[in-house]
Amino acid sequence: MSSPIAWPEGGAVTPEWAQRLASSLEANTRGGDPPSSLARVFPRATHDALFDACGAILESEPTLLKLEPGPGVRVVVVGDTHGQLHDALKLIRLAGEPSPTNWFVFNGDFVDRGAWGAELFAVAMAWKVAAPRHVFLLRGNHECEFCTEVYGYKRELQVKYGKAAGNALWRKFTRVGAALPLAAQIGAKTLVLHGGLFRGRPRPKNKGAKKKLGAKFKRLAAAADAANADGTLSPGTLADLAAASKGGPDPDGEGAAQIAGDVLWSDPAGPDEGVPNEGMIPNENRGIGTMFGVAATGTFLRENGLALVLRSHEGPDAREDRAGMDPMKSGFSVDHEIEGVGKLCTVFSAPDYPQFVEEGEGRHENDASFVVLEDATEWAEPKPVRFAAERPRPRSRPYYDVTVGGSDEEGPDGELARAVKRDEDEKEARAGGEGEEGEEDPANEDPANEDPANEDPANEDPSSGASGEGGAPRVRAS
Ligand SMILES: [Mn+2]
Repeated sequence: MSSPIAWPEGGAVTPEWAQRLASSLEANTRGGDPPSSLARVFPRATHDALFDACGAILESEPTLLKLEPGPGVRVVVVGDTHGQLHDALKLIRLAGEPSPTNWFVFNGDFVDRGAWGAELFAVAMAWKVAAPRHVFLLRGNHECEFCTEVYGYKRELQVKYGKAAGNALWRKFTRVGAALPLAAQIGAKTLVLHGGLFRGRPRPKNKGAKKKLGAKFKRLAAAADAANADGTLSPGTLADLAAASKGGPDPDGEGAAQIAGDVLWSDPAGPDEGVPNEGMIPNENRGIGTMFGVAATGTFLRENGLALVLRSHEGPDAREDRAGMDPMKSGFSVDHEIEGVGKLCTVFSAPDYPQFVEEGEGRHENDASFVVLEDATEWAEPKPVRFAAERPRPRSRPYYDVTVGGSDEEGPDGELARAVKRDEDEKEARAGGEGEEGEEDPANEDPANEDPANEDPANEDPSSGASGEGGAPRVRAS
């Protein structure tokens, strides 16, 4: 049993401290203790201090990071990791730890779905604080209030720390999430962001018209939601992105959070998906963000002098019903390629994802990848490195209802969001008006808090082999 991890004297977080944190957290998941043992190993005060230190650094960073790695520096780009701690630590072992010549850009979706989002995001924050100029954390669509209430991270904190402390930690998380930059430009030619292209303001056809209309044009343009005459949208520019808000605690894609909503939720379209070739359209699959065709990617690359857009956001579940799109079994795909201009690629870093599948559904058994960008190719030619899931994965239970949404098909304004809100409101009403900072023991209401040792072995899917986790955890309605 290891001793609790203390915040370093004077807040001097070093790479050694980050390494020790990672190995202690990993060891704790393998010790057979219940999830609530995290509060002893990684005390709330240390977790709080890490959120505060990391948040202060992120708040000083702009919406669009401009990274200039020097000669000989390579950049590792990590896609979605979703609480799969053991896989993420394997990735860092394979890629080599962050250093002045081995930079990391984590492209969001650290938490939710997987059982160790608290541990995984803590390790990422520790590396950020230890090496702020060589490690960069970008925002994913899950780093917000809405997703973490639906897909498990909030409940995970409540189970591991108790309800009151868990809620307080979650509040800190939402502030850190809102401070995460939306994108990183690496060198001149590469842009890394979580979801995809974002709409800009409609641009006037000729400069004379703009001069005459002035402020009135700007108002009209805003009211038109950047729609072109044919109803499609036009991609925005790097200048639009640099000037945009990071989106606040819960980017809903409206008003000042429009660009954030698009960056975090958008998807590239395949050639057979009915997206007008030149344009972008609202993303009906997800209810937020855009879908954009290959020609829109070409326009965006040309107008911004880029050769590569590297995004994440889609794993094998999101690609199940996507005509003509790579099924993401390797963790990397080239989605749009424009001869002589450049390409848009997806990197996804959670193997054997999602960790918990609905009863009766098969596992994807996907590999994952991270991407290496090198000085010799101006960081614009992605080298994917493929890896399999770390085995064995400790047994755990999900912290969310795995029957909601096969992939993140819904954003914060959909029917799902309304249902969750209703559910929360009813719970609060039943609790006699007691707010979420209440002290009741979550063990009384939370199936995720059961000691895994008491798990009924009949629930386990023997086909999941050495994972020991059970391929199909029983879903319980609350
Ligand atoms: Mn995502």
